[in-house]
Amino acid sequence: MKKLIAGNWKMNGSLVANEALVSAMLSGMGSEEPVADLALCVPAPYLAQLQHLLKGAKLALGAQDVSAHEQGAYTGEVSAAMLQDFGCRYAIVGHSERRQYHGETDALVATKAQRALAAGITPIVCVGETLAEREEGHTEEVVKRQLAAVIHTVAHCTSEIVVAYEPVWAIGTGKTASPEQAQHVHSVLRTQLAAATEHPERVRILYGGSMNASNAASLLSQPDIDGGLIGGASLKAPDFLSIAAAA
Ligand code: 3PY
Repeated sequence: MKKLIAGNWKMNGSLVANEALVSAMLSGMGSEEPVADLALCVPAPYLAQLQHLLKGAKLALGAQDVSAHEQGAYTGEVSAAMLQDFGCRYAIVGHSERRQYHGETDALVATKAQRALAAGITPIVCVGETLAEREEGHTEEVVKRQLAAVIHTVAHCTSEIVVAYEPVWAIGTGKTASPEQAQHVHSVLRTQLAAATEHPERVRILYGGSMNASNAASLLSQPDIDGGLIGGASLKAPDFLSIAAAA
């Protein structure tokens, strides 16, 4: 299975900046087949622009969230069908910034994953512990609970999901889990997936949380790290491409 390197632009970008960034990425990629699957998860208002810029490119489009509702009176929400209209292949669900600042629960994240799957979009389900939870020795229990909620809801099609382990203490802090710390949690998640699905080998488990051009190779060489969800480094073409090349 190819590794997946997915950029998470978060709330960054502008029409002008996006065009420059994507064109630098595409020219840096050249015409060779990338060693990894690549994707960019961009803010919703830029999906149309990115759909146009990425036409024919070996760089898939993704969203950073999806509504748990199908359609209707949900002001400000973006449905899975809308993401599908713009050619989204992936949607991040349950990023810790959404759990933290928007009160998203495990159950809500699971419903979002289900909505994405129903529209043919692969959810990138984020799990991860806070610093306090790690220090209290609760890391495994927390990530297993977060993943269990999603597996429970999408049991019959677990093979279509991507999981991203993002320790909250490593997000936007410049701190990264060591390759050994990350590998340990990935192997716990892999074991959990193996017990709950027929094809656990088809579920990619990405590491996220300050992955950058200098630490990517050592993280990506771990046996259970199948790619990365890249924050800040996905806003710089050379950094994103060097992570992709390390995959
Ligand atoms: C980070 O790298 O900080 C992320 O949150 C990626 O999603």
